[in-house]
Amino acid sequence: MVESIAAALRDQVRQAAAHPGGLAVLTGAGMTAESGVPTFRDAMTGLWARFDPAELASERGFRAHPARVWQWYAGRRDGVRRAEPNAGHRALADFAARHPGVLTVITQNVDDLHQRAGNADTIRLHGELLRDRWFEPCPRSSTVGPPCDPATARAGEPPACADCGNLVRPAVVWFGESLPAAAFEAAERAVDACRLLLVVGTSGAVWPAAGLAARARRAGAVVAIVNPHDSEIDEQAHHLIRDTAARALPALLGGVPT
Ligand code: BV8
Repeated sequence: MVESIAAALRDQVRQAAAHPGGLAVLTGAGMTAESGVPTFRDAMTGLWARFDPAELASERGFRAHPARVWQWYAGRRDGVRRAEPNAGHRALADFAARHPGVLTVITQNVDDLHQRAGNADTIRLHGELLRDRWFEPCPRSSTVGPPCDPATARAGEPPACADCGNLVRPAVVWFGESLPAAAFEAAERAVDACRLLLVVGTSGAVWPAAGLAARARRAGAVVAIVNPHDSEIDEQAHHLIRDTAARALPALLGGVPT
């Protein structure tokens, strides 16, 4: 990271740290690359290379090939469970502990590495890879009471309800599905309120999450992008940090006086 940019940004971090909600961080799959979890598009390698991620991560794809989609997610779940938070995740958690009420972490990622590092209140825009839900609404919930628990489903790829055959799916937001309204509204409030937005490890290709950088800039925040490569939202950045999450975040967030 160019030292002059780092110094300017560290000063921005120090100023942001003086205000509640002063710092917001939007993360993407690049955040987990140094934990050994392939980025979203890198995940389409090997036997998955011939599939389109937007196809696999969609209701249409699941309806057409439930076993294939379930196996893709099962492999990703195994990878996340084997992974550990990296120095970037830990830098965010350490900052939050040292500066209560200043940092909001907003993630597009569906893993649990921010939470395992210590940012339990991370805003999750695209759901949770490690949690299951029903593919169709449970018919019981509209008649006799609470819905069945997906954990009781009959084993299979995917598991299915022994009573009505409803399939189990991962509790993630698929392409073509709306983001959880409460989560996206919380993310919009966070970027409206922040003094500095760090955008870390995202190609900026997926909407509406990608629009949060422009929203922050319109609201008057300084926007900095941390990514070793170009992204589709680079023009929204005041600063481009061509570095990785696990290197840049400790350098930017460490040692900020409380
Ligand atoms: C919706 C869960 C309303 C599933 C995911 C406006 C314009 C165009 C299209 C649209 C639009 N609005 C809506 C759309 C359609 C669509 C969309 O955005 N399509 C794109 C592909 C064009 N959006 C939606 O469908 C969204 N829903 O808008 O609802 C609606 C309703 C009906 C009909 C229409 C609209 C829902 C989107 C959510 C999809 N679900 N995840 C799953 O994971 O299986 S998104 C998925 O992509 C992941 O969550 C991932 O996080 C996310 C974004 O990708 P990135 O995180 O950026 O990852 P990527 O691999 O692309 O990039 C990694 C980056 O890291 C790279 O830049 C790399 O250089 C960098 N990097 C690598 N190593 C490092 C690093 N950086 C730092 N350090 C490193 N070490």
